[in-house]
Amino acid sequence: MTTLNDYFQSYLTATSSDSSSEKSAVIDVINTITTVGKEITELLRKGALADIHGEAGAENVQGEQQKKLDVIANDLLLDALTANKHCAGVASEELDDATPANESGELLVLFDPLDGSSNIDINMPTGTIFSILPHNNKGQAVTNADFLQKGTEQLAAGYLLYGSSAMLAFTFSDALDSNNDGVILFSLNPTTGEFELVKKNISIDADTKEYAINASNARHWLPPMQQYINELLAGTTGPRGKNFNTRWVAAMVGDVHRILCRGGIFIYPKDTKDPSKAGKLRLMYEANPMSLLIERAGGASTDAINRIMDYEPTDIHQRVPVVLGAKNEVEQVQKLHQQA
Ligand code: AFP
Repeated sequence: MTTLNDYFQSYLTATSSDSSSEKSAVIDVINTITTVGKEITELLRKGALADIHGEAGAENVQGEQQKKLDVIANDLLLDALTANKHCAGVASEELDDATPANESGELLVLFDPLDGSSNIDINMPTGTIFSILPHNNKGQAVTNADFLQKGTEQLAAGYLLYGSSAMLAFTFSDALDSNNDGVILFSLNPTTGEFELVKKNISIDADTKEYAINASNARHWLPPMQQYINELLAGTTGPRGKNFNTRWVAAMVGDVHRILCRGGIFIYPKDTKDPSKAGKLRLMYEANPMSLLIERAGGASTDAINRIMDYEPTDIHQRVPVVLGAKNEVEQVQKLHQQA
């Protein structure tokens, strides 16, 4: 049995290069996030008994004010990360602007504190997504502009999944992955409170028969996306010549986790419902970290045409369409969009 601490120890021992201080800083930040993840797991386990269900501001049966778990998760991560000496600043999906932390810190951390928050009240999976970037203006208080770096600049990214068990998946950038472990998966042992290694070098098959999309938006999709899904739905009677299955968790963490475990494609496409929005998902808190995981596992991640991690961000809360997972299916979506 290899615990997360064992894994990090052996990773650092194997590291003797000049990037070792950056590596230990990244590890320290991941440790801070996983410590908070254990607290969130505990709150979710208590569920309704911890007064985390319902709307923020509502009163519980004792007449006390409730805080929604996404607000609690945000506060816990913010407090823990701003106290981490390596963290120069934090950006959260829940907050309008970045929060400066330690000016001597060399890292920036972005997070979605509780992805899939509509699942909390119904006891379904949720998760925390994180992305770690270098702070290129070390010594200066961070601003939103410091976070506007391409996904390819990420030093590490990952998620905690709060499902029937709590799991942690993360990956280092290619440059920092000195052990060539790719995407690594740990599971929280509820008896010891330790994350234990489940699998390294997770790999996604290039082909799949499973897709995830919220089909209630079908009438708003662009014609090439409608064509792609119609071809999947036609199964053996259509041009694809095989039957496909649908799964939708309503928490991207859950869908991406399924893809890392057994393959598939996940799509939250551009639609015409609200022309002011490029998509629903956030580039910096959802799409970029998940893209790093998916690409490092051999999958592909695009906005239907272009690679997500090549986006030059213009706003920390920017939204993007997302098509990620099995390489051949992502390419098929690209082909239909390029032909249109
Ligand atoms: P919430 O955190 O607001 O529930 O949103 C979750 C999410 O951003 C992503 O995790 C899901 O894949 C997607 O939205 C679900 O969206 P729909 O509610 O439109 O199905």
